[in-house]
Amino acid sequence: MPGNELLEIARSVAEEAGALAARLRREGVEVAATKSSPIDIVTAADRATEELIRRRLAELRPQDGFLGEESGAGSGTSGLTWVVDPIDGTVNYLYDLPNWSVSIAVVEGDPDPVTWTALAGAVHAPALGELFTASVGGGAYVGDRRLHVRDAVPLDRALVATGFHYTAAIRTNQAVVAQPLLGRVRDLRRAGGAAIDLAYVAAGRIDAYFEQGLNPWDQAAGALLVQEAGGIVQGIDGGAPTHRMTIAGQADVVAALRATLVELGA
Ligand code: 2AM
Ligand code: CA
Repeated sequence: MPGNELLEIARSVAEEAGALAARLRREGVEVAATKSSPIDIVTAADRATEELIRRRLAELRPQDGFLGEESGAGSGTSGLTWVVDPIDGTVNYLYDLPNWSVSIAVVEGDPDPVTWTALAGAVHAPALGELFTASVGGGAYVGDRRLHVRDAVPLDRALVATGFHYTAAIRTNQAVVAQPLLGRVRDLRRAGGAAIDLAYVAAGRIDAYFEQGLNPWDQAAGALLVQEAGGIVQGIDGGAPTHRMTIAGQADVVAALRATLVELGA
């Protein structure tokens, strides 16, 4: 079945890429360059891992397009695009904190979260020893265990994860929203990797997650995990998630969180 073939490719390439990134991590990591700000970093391992993923996908799916954080876009002829973050949570990777992952998804349509349909995805977190997978209509899993988002809770009982932008001025505004939000939720968590935060929503380990400024590769696989675990992923206006805002969780919790974020000016 084509859906399963795509899932198997996402899983096996994420497994191989995660093993490479984990080996490079053990050999030692330095910052290779900075991007949007001095704390937005890339390491040689980000680049080497994306090269491996791009090469494998070109071998296995030569007709498909590619969109990766480090090497950009390449068009295909099949209408499918592989959306890849070789290392999501790069700052954790640099510091040898375990919350980093390889995120690989295949989407149909333009590689834009507003319009695409994600078909399959994998989030591999080697330092956590976990591989999350999902395919459209086929459910979300960690290993062979089926995932479900948590049941609805009032917002003041919800454990909510978020992340902060690499740009100082934007982070300062995020703090202005986080301050009153802390009084309206059970607590906030900030683990430093969007793909794992989304996988944890799918796994029912947190009630909800929101973040501003995500790129397509940060959320492609993770959003499919949430959807296939029975949750929803929205933008600030209740439509599809955009660069401006991504909110994920059980539907009622997302509705309450979204209304609160709007009220607080997020
Ligand atoms: P990265 O590790 O691949 O850079 C941090 O909160 C999470 O958001 C990480 O998953 C990080 O991805 C992602 N992210 C994407 N764009 C970001 C940005 N402009 N600023 C901060 N984090 C960003
Ligand atoms: Ca990355």
